[in-house]
Amino acid sequence: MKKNLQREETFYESIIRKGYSRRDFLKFATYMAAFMGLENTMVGQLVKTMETKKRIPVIWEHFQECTGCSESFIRSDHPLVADVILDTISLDYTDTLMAAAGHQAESAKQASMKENYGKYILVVEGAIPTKDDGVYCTIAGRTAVEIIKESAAGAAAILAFGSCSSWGGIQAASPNPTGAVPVDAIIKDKPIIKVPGCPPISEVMTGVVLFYAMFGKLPELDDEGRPKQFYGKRVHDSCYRRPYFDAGLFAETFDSEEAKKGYCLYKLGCRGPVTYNSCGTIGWNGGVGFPIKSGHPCIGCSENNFWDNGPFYERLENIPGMGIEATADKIGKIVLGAAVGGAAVHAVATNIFKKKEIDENKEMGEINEQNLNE
Ligand code: FSX
Ligand code: SF4
Ligand code: F3S
Repeated sequence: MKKNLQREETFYESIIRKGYSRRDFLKFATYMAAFMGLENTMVGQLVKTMETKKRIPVIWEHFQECTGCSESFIRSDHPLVADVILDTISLDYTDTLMAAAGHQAESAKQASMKENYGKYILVVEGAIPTKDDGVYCTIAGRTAVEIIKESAAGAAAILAFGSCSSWGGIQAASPNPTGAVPVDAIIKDKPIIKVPGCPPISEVMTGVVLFYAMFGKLPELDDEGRPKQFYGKRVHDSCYRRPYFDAGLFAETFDSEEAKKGYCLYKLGCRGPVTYNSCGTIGWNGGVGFPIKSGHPCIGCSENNFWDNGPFYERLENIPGMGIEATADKIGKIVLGAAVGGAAVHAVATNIFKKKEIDENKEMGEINEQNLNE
């Protein structure tokens, strides 16, 4: 009963009930608008929608996965991000995070799916094994194939969180012993938004849920079914090491002086040039870092089939798209000229200054250029 009353609340009422101030709410709306790829002029509309729109039920299924997606999600730096999903958006079923377990949890899910038939968002984490009648993933005695078909039937839209539900992930890597497939191999008649990454970035997951909850429609998707506002750019395009790439300065080994200096990781197998994700702009842990910032090359975790796209740690043979955006300066002009989120503009503008500094140092003979084709 209490739960139903809460579901009648608007997003705003729910946020205030949790003890946040209107100022917190407005700050959150501005923060999320930037990440949702909305222009500044849309913040007012987002605020109004959050003040008037009722909560939206979410059923969250877990199949073959490591639960890293949920882990990433609940570790968002912004307290309201977790609250928006865990409370404001009514998370009616997620066997990982809900208090109930066993039959109690399953019957709560059935009740919610019935009550909200045609209206709920279905979030799917993990791949679905199809080999040997799907026996390799069963929950409460039923296979993942049966469960996904049932929960997708009443869903308004499906969000595939993580590379496993988007592409199959590590379970589907060769030789794919369980016949693991992504959600869209099984469900063909529902809108599906892919939010890949192993795991995806918390703010990206929240941004996608909020976009759908607020505007009742899918965000603009790329050819692979990923929201363009978060997957429209290569990691390479906003990587803070990009000026070193452009200057031909590379780390050759992990324990080299060049690696310590933060040179580009391209020769250590970085897949940033062929990987579309928001790591260089939104980043992880409140924007503090991402793999490359920790000294590890990007392994392309948001791309289809990335486990089999290896071997990792070997230099990419060619880089599609190079020549179009050959230098940080050129990208700067493209990005600054377009209406993009502040974080991306900031990353590129910083790179332009850094590139200038590197060029000056090179002129003074303080650093030596290495050839990209060495
Ligand atoms: Fe997959 Fe998510 Fe990688 Fe793990 O649940 S995308 S294995 S981080 O966690 O599905
Ligand atoms: Fe960054 Fe990798 Fe591109 Fe180098 S190759 S600039 S480390 S994304
Ligand atoms: Fe994944 Fe590459 Fe980002 S490995 S987390 S897409 S830097």
